[in-house]
Amino acid sequence: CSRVLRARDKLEAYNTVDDAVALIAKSKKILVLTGAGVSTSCGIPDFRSPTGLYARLKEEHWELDDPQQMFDLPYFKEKPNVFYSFAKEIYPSNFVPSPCHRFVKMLENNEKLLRNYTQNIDGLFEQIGVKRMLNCHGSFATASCLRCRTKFPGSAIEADVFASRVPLCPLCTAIDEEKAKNAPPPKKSPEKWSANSKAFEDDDEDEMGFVSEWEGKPLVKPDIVFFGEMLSDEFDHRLLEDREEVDLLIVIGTSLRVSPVSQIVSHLPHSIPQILINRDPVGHANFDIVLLGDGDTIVKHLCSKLGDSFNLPAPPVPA
Ligand code: CNA
Repeated sequence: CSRVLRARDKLEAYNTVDDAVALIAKSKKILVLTGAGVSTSCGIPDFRSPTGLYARLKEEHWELDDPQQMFDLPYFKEKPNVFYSFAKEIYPSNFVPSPCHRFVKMLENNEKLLRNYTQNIDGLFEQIGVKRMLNCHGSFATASCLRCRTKFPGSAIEADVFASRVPLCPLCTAIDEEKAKNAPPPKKSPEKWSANSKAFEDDDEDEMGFVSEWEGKPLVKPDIVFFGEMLSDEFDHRLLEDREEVDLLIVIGTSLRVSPVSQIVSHLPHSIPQILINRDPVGHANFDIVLLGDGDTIVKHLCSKLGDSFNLPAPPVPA
């Protein structure tokens, strides 16, 4: 663990692991901000680590201009098959919550957790039973039709995810089929068919190259927030309330590169002490205490110093 001090704006200066322990012991309204780094030890890769998903997406020739395209809404609408060829890799399955997940549950058990703002979509905080939390980037628990906005339980698309199939909305599909049945047969353009057919085929191909085969189809997308989508209103509402109550911020396992969640840190009153627990430094944000290293090791160390009532709860027994 290393440490960095930011004493300005604070009545007291905190900089050691013992300071972190004392802050956790005395705080009653801890706001925790978590990211993909709390789940890497469960076997779920993060985005930006050297072994993360972005590095893999670059290597594996997914024909993406940029790995972020995998989670980009306009790209999804054009090529949903690309996302669904990959989705099973990040779909919540038989993962067991890590000590970091259990640390947040321990804070809740000790009535110290104001709220856990998680960017994760893997459902592991729910699995360990954390109640006071917000899935800032949504989750796979539900999925919605992008055309009619009907919400389905996540289980409705599970088979498609594992079969790498693009799920279409059954309600819209039924309407489309009904319309197609009643529609008059399409008229052929006399001009088109009187011309040189080969030349027209070529022209058509050029034109069609820009039209996605998925255009107009009622695509169903898991309710995870893609780049280009808004966060739920609940995010703003909760943050407005929580900033009035918070007495300590603990950030765990995130590069703080995705806005607006990354702005939580600067949005809180400057008098609130801030602790970072992360494998890599987060250069663009100032924390009072920076504990660099493996998150699981760090939280276990903090718990051992906090005493018996701060033991991590046992992990759930896998189903
Ligand atoms: P990120 O940008 O990939 O950053 C992860 C951070 O975690 C990095 O700074 C690492 O140094 C750090 N880290 C990795 N492993 C550990 C570890 N064992 N101990 C301590 N620190 C570690 O991911 P962010 O969460 O910052 O980015 C937000 C994105 C990631 C959200 O939109 C998520 O939906 C998305 N995501 C989520 C998951 C998941 O739900 N498990 C997985 C991959 C990506």
